[in-house]
Formats: sequence, C-alpha cells, structure tokens
Amino acid sequence: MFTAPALQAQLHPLIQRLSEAILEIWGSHLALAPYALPEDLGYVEGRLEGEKLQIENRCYQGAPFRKLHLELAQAGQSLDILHCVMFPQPQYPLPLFGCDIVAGRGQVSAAIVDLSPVTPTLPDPYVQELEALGAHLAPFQERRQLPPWGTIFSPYCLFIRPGDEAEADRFLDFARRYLEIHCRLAQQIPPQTDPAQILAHYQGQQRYCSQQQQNDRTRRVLEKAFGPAWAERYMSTVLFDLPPSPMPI
Ligand code: BLA
Repeated sequence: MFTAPALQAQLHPLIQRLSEAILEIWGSHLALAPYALPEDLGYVEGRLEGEKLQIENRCYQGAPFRKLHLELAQAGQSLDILHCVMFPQPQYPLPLFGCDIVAGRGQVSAAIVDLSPVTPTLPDPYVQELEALGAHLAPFQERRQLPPWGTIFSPYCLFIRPGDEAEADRFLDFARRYLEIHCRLAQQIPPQTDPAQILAHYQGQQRYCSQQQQNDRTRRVLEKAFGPAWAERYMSTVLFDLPPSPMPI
C-alpha cells in the first residue's frame, strides 16, 4: 500500500520528502483501507501549455477519517505540486489537515500547512500543542498573505515561500509535526452524538470545501489542461468533495 507514487522521484525534493513523510505517518498511526475515487480520476494525463501534465492520486480511509487524500502533480519542467487534505468523519469536532506545495522551475513559490477548524475555534488540545510548537511565530524570510477565500484557515496556518534550504527543512519539520499532532489527538478526542453538533461539523467541512473551490490558481491550471467542465468535476469530486449529509433532508 505504501510504495512510492511513480511521479514522486521526479518532483522537487521538498515535495518528495513531505509526501514520504505523510505516507509514513499515516501508515504508522492509522489503520488504512483504500478509498475509491471516481474510476477515471486516479491517474490523469493532460497537456498544459505544450507540456505533459500528470496527476497521481493516493486515497485512503481510516477511523476517525472519512478520506485521506494525497495528490502529486507535474507539468513538464515548469510545475510540481503536492496537495493533501484529511477529512474527518463529521461526528468528530476535528479540524481538517491541509497542505499544498507549489514549485515552478525548481523554486518553491508556495508552501502552506494548516489544521483548519470546523468549529468556531480549534479544540483546546490543538490550541495547546500548536501554541507550544510556535510555527505561527517562527521567523521565515517571506510569509505570504492569504487570499480572500483563506478565512477558513486557523491562526496557526503557516504559509511561506522558503528562502533557502534551511527554510524548506524548517517548513518540512513543522508540517510533519502538525500531522503527528493531528494523528495523535484525532484518536483521543471522542466522537459526539448530539445531531446539532454533528451537523455543525459537517457544515464546517462544507464551508472549507466551498472556500477552497474558489482558489482560482488551482482551477486555472486544471481548466487550461482539461477544460472548465472537467476542472469543476475534479475540484468538486476529488479535491474538495462534500461528505454525505449526516442528516435526513
Ligand atoms: C496556490 N495552488 C496555488 C498556486 C497554484 C496552485 C499554481 C499558485 C502558486 C503561488 O501562489 O505561488 C495549484 N494546487 C494547485 C493545483 C492543485 C493544488 C493544480 O493542490 C491540485 C491539482 N490549496 C490546496 C490546499 C491548500 C491550498 C489543501 O489545495 C491549503 C491547505 C492553498 N494554494 C493554496 C493557497 C494558495 C495556493 C492559499 C495561494 C493562492 C493565492 O495566493 O491566491
């Protein structure tokens, strides 16, 4: 189950190292089963400005997570992407772990990691651990500003353009720690039974997905390679699909 994705070896070293870390941490903390993506969307090829665009998806499920998704993509020499989101089952008040690394021509332009709340604030144990870790206060040469749809992210969101290898290493270290904290706490925090709370968690995830679907940068890459209808289907069924409603309508 944990063989390296075929694309991995060709990608920017930060993407290679983080994707290895994600698969390793998932495998050591969670009991994983495959999660079926739409059949034609596991591995995808298109063309982006004359170059081959390849997308490779890994998708699992394992309590308390509904869906664990790791995507690697490459467009010729010009664009390498890592995208990862962990969707909890809506009974849990757990945040969404999300990260994205975008590298163009060997240089990482965006590296973002967050534990994004589905409740007004993160559960207390997350706040304590993330405060102690201090990624939100750590010095980086270039912290990037969040786009307007980025209101979904927590105060601990780390969004940078790494200035050198030491900063890339530091980002990798923080991203691993966010993931380790999450895998540990997710198994300690109990599910809730109150339907109103479950619905609130579900709506929090819904909001996360609809905000992420407003990321024009992602949409534009997919539209250029595959057309607008395909991009819409991919963003709403593979990248940011909504869980089935926990409530009878
Ligand atoms: C930015 N995402 C980007 C950019 C590109 C992509 C090309 C612009 C790079 C830059 O600003 O330097 C492209 N990302 C993709 C593509 C996929 C992808 C094609 O994942 C998948 C096929 N995006 C996420 C997740 C987060 C995220 C989970 O998918 C955060 C947890 C964030 N990406 C994110 C943010 C930006 C970005 C905040 C900057 C957007 C902006 O500045 O407008």
